[in-house]
Amino acid sequence: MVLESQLSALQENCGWEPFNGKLYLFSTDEKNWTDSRDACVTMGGHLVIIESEDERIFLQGHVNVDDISYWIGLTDSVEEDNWSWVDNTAFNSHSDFWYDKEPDNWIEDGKHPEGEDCAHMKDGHNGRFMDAFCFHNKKRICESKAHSSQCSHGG
Ligand SMILES: [Ca+2]
Ligand SMILES: [Ca+2]
Ligand SMILES: [Ca+2]
Repeated sequence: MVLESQLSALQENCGWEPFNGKLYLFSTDEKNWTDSRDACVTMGGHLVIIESEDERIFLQGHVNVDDISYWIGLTDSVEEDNWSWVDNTAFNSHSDFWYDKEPDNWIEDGKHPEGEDCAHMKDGHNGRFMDAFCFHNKKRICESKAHSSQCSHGG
């Protein structure tokens, strides 16, 4: 039956949303960037890696909620201003993915001289990226290939 198969597909996805052959999970809980990265891996995925304008626009549609902010899988913590994705691929295209004058590696008047090394998407910024302090707790977007293990890992 169509309905039964639709229901079972939904249950298999466990809240992961399909788009262009991948699955995406928008968390409700908040963690720092490192713990967010690890949480996505535990669930069989990774912090989202945004390779195309289509993918960015799909995510933008989920970020249009007041005060919502999601970590994405982009960091320059290894080398300042050398941004790379969690799969170690370089972020060398789509510089227009950044919002306005971001990334600005803000140091909060010297309080945090290490600067901002982790990227997030926040409402009210046209789905563009900003750098932020990695120790801040935010929601996260995980991405995964479609497979059936999403439910079995504490999702
Ligand atoms: Ca992706
Ligand atoms: Ca930085
Ligand atoms: Ca910033």
